[in-house]
Amino acid sequence: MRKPLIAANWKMYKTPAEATAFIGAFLPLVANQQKTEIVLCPSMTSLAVSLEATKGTQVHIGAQTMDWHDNGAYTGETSPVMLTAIGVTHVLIGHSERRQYFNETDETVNLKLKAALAHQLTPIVCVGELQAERESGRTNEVLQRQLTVGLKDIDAATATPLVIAYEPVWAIGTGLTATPEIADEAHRFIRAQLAEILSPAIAASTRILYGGSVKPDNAASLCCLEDIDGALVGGASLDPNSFAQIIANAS
Ligand code: G2H
Repeated sequence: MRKPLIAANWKMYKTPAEATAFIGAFLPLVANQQKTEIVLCPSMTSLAVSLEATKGTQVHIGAQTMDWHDNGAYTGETSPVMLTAIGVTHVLIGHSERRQYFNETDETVNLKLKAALAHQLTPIVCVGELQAERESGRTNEVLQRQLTVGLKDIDAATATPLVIAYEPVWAIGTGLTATPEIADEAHRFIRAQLAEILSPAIAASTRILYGGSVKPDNAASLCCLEDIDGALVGGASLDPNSFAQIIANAS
């Protein structure tokens, strides 16, 4: 059984005060929600207050990125050691905005994934094709490359916390959403790749989330499909009522 996971990616929004206010409003809305694993991914400056505000609840806190070194002269970076030291449990890896604006590659995704697993952080590895890649029929080829390189040399014995997020880049923040059929096809392909790269057992137990303009009114149709195990939500996760409604509709 795969427990559904719904994660909020707040991107570069919310000050610590705004994060605290969100959590104050959000927690009562999901107080009875036990079926779904809920993760909030604030910016680095709001991690500490978010951990404090969610202490003792079922809501987990994740980082939006991290470096793969434990420490060192890497100005501006945050390490897995630092994240786990304050209680962060999840981390997004290779989000398309990181790939597009910060030169992240399948190779750095692989380094970050290994570091996350070594430090018992639950990695949410993002993959997905560009619009031009879909239009030229290369979607599966792109997903296969991102997974083969991104998951290279991962020890299957340590890979069980792995979560994949399929985020077609053309659907991110655009208001365009993959149809359930498009998403379902990609998720089945990703699961088949995981079976080849890791093992059939790990493929069967790995959660694969959908991301890209998920909203309260499309959450149910996307999240009820057999190979879709939850969602990674950007814009619609910034409002507590909207994010709670997505969780309710997807459950
Ligand atoms: C994709 C998604 C969250 P949005 O980036 O990861 O954002 O829901 O705004 O498309």
